[in-house]
Amino acid sequence: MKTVIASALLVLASTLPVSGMAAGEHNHNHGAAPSDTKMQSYAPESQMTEGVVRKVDKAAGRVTLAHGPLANLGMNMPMTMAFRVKDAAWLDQMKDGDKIRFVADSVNGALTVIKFEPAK
Ligand SMILES: [Cu+2]
Repeated sequence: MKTVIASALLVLASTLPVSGMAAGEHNHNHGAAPSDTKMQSYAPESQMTEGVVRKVDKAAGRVTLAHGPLANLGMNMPMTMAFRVKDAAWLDQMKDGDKIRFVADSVNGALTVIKFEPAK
């Protein structure tokens, strides 16, 4: 699956911020792939995506969200899917029908909400 591969690459990039930045400073044009430039320009931490809570499964630590495009995960169309959450306490702040804003990323191969805030 393309999406899974892209997510894995993004995880590698986002979990190695120090080495990634060092490489960027000392290695500007040594054949950097276009995708590298693209990933760095995303700044996914600052891009909140809107979603609507469809189902909260506290036992499984997952929430099903109808969400807009998640460019950093290669999801270019709205869809509904289940995510893990970085902080299980967030599940107590979500209920069916809630509008939220969130950032998702692939953590250890699992799509995970890594940033969350209620939307009004
Ligand atoms: Cu999705």
